[in-house]
Amino acid sequence: MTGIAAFAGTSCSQPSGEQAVQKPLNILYIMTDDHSFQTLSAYDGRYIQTPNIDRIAKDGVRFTNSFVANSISGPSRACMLTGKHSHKNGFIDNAHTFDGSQQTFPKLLRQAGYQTAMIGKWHLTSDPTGFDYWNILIGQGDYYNPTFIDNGEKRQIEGYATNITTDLALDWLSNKRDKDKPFCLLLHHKAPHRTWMPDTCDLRLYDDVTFPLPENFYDEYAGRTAAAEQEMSIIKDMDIVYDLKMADKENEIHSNPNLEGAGRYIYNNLNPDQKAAWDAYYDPIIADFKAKKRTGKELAEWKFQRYMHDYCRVIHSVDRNIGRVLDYLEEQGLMENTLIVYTSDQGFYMGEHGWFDKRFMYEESFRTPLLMRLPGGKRGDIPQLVQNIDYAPTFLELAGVTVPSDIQGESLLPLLKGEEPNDWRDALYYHYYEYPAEHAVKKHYGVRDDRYKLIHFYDDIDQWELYDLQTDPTEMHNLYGQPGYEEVTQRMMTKLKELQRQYDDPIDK
Ligand code: SGN
Ligand code: CA
Repeated sequence: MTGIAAFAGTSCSQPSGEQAVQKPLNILYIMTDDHSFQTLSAYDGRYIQTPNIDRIAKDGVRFTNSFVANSISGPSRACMLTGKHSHKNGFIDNAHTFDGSQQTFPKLLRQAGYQTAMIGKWHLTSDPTGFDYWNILIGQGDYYNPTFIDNGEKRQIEGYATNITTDLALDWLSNKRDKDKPFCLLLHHKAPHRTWMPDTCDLRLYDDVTFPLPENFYDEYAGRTAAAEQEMSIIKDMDIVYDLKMADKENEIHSNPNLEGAGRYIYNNLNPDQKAAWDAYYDPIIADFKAKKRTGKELAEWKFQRYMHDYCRVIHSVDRNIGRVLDYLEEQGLMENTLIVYTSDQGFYMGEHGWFDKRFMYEESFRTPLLMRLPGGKRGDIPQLVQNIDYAPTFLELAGVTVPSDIQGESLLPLLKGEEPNDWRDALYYHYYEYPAEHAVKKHYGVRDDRYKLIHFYDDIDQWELYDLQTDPTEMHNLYGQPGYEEVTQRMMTKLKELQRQYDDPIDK
């Protein structure tokens, strides 16, 4: 089993001596789609509890400054697989097709003797490469009765996506892999992506909860043109029928013509049992919606509550299913030789700035949850600035594979072992490209250090924004061009240019 080294851990339960050194470490990489750190109780307990996901942090680490390189699904996944920024891996926006012939960490792990598998949301258009087994959703995938592509063959599976994805993962772990080899399993849930459809058994969860409205829910975007021009507002853009499930049987409720049909189609796709559960829950809510004829703030806050309830219910199902996987690892004695990772493809707005969705370099979507449990590794918080381009080199180093020099991320292994490198990066680079497109978020790039953030919105706009995250953590006050900020602006501008050169982003040329 050449090429595979193990991290000889230091915990009491870790086997010692030769046995520990020879034991290869498995990698279980769990990624959800659009899971905000605000709704993961290891980070933020204001809204809901996620006791199972928290189990990973409890015996492991919580990265408190974890970010993505480009806050949108396909690009984020491509950064993660390649360890490179979007302009290097070529998948700059969701309209692209991933070039699967390029170097990825699953390919390198496989060459080194790992069994590799990819299960769930893939979203890179081309077929997965570098996996012994893959079973993926088509595109975004459906919450109910989804069709999977099982190593090239389409197969519809009855049930709820989060449960099915977990079943497929447990089936691969128990029955399909070569147990003589270490494994690397990418378990990627489509949940909690729009339209946040809960499992029927979770429909009534949190019914008695009123979620607090973020302080900047009614943001008017003074000094922030790109923020003012987006189309991801709960008030303006969240659709009553599509997003909030008001597909009435009388066909009296009408919403955005581009979305209403899709909302009705989603409902019609449920099987009779699913429909019965859905109707029992939604019919009275639809009747109440019709009767009350809410407008203005009352309607805005009703929409916010419905959104939060559905989203949190979907997370509850993710949490329960991750519990199933952790229980399996425990039962099989795999906790002691498996690195467990939990993350999302990016963060998400839970009404901050009045929004849902992501894309912006503002904190809620630039950040992403990141929990890891390395047997014998550090426990507690890791505060260093880390990014999703760092995962590939981490897994490679862990497997004893030489990290190729064209990988742009940094291995997190020293941090996971509790080391405090004194030359860790002091700033992060970000670049988002998907415009013009759904949600109308302008192209932008920027830099963030441990206190300041400088963003440049470009293309059909030319606007700079500067934030002091210490005094303005919710990024409401654009300081760019304000007297007194010349020096910090200059410093951040220099850092930005430096990173664009370091990462070889052609925008710099
Ligand atoms: C879909 C959603 C958008 C979302 C993108 C990207 N619309 O197009 O709201 O921003 O995905 O999300 S929907 O009508 O299809 O639900 S991503 O996480 O996959 O990048
Ligand atoms: Ca996503």
